[in-house]
Amino acid sequence: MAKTQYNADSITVLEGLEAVRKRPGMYIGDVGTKGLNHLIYEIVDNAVDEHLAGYCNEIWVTLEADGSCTVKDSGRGIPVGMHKKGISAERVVLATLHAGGKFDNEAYKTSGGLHGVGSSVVNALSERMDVKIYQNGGIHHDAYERGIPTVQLENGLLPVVGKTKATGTEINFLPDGEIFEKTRFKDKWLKSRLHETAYLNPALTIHYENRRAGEEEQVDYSEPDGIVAYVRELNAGKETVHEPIYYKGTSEKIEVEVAIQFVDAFEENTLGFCNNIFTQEGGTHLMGFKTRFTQLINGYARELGILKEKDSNFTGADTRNGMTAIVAVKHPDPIFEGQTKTKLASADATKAVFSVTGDELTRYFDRNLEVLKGIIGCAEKSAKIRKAEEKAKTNMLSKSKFSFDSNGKLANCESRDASKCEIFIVEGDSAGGSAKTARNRQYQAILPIRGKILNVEKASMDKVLGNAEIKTMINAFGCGFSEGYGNDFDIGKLRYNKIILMTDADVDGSHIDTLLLTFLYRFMPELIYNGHVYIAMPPLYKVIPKKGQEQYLFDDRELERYRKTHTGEFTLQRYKGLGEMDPEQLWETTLDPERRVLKQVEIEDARMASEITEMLMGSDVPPRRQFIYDHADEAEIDA
Ligand code: TSJ
Repeated sequence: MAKTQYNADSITVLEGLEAVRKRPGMYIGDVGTKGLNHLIYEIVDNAVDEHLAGYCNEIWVTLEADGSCTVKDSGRGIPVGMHKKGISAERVVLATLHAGGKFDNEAYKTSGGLHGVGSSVVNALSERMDVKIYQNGGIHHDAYERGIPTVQLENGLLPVVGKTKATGTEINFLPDGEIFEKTRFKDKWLKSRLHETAYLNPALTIHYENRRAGEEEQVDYSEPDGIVAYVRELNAGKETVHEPIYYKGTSEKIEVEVAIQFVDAFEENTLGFCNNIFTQEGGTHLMGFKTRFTQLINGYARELGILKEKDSNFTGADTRNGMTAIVAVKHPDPIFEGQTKTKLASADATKAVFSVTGDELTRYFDRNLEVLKGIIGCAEKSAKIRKAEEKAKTNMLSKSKFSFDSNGKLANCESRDASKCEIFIVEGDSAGGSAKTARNRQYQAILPIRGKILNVEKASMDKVLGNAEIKTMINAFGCGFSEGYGNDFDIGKLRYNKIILMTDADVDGSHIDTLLLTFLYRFMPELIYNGHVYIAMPPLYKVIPKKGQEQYLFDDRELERYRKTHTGEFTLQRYKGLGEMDPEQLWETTLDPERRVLKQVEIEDARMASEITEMLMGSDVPPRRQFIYDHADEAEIDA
């Protein structure tokens, strides 16, 4: 490593980097695959900011064969000139923790919560980072190891290592294996994110390339039709009611852009964005949009005589029955809140979207009466079904209060302290029986389920609510459920902090997991978003060495590791199913919080949801396994 001169400034720099390396989670969320991918998004966002500033129309993102990532843009290049006290400006950008300021884009800050933490954070968490800036005819070079510069400045400036006519910035970085649990970027998430960025920035082309051995591929993301094309993609293969509606406008210094297209289905898919950030938890922009949209549809429906005087208004959900919409705002200084800081909280966004939607949609509907009638038709259908479902639901709930677990299957726990209670949904009566014996009855409840529960995606609401297993689950969880036509869900009433699916690692078990997850996803998604749903990972093997400790092994990788690290003879026992374990073994391996392994089910993004649900419903088992794998965070010992 080259010697660096340390002065007062560089010591502050080092302290900043230390803070990042000590508490990486505070800066990038987590040190798993999610946080790892976040590093790329962070760097790409800088290039997108340059695009938003009007200087760059192309970005290249490459997953290199050596595990590093390269991001390059065709912008002006990070300023390389002299900053204060003889440091190149590039060093200020990449090696100092900065909470916004001179080098952030003036127009729109992507900062808020975990977003826009800064390129210096990526630098601090990278084993190495290499920087090339194409500017003023020269290639200016810099390099770092774990955030510390390794290139000697020449009179305070970066060395020029070549000539060029181009301008732009090129960053190559390798995440630090000392920080991250996993250092393999998830290409699937990256591609999805880059595609989304292309939809949100219609004049931008993103060139993606994967050079990793065996995965080589190249994709260009360019979406000149922007969010209209995004809506079309979300609705691909569905029966649409009309061509997409598009409008934009500015109010309260906030730019508002909306695309809407209804499909002939009972679902709503409204995605919000603020400054290119997907607002998973929604927020004020969606509030303004929904409120105004409902008002407009009710107003028009009365004007057209579709709603008579005696009729009640459509509910908000009615007016969005079949809606696919994207609401994208650009806010000069957004505030984000919520568990994952993905809920837009700025009050002025409600006003802005409300006002632009009122003006622009009125103009549009006045000129496109047929589209308007089609949309009101969707609301009428919804209202009709809603009323029928409300009846069915009232009947179901009043009956089920009597029949609460009438077949006596739920073995409840004694504690009523929800924060400590767990419920295991166990496949099969025999495993269920063992689990009832094995559990700690103080705080562990067991609900055995038999056979395959109903496929909730395909079944109608009546049938779903009539299904015995589903009724028992809804009653046991205690928090109600939400569905397109009403919302009785109240997470505050949830009786168990952990809902643990416990099925065999075979095809039938997979299928049951699928159906259970679909059920939860559709009727109680908050349980997944809030991290209450887990999948038990019973061990696959038990090794019994001649000398030494018996040990459970959870997968083939662990077995391989065991073989490598242990000498001497051992007996290997393979478990085919939960039913093969006696209560004691079941406790040791799958129930005991000190020893078991759980995977937390986590929906990476709502935007992938429809894709997942569709895929889940396919009869193939392999992609479903992949789903669980992709959406369950790394297995962790849940102690
Ligand atoms: F910071 C970084 F390393 F993450 C990074 C920054 C990574 C990549 C791929 C690109 C960039 C970047 C930064 N591209 N373009 C810029 N632009 C500026 O930093 C810049 C250039 C000129 C001026 C100016 O006022 O003249 C201002 C800025 C912010």
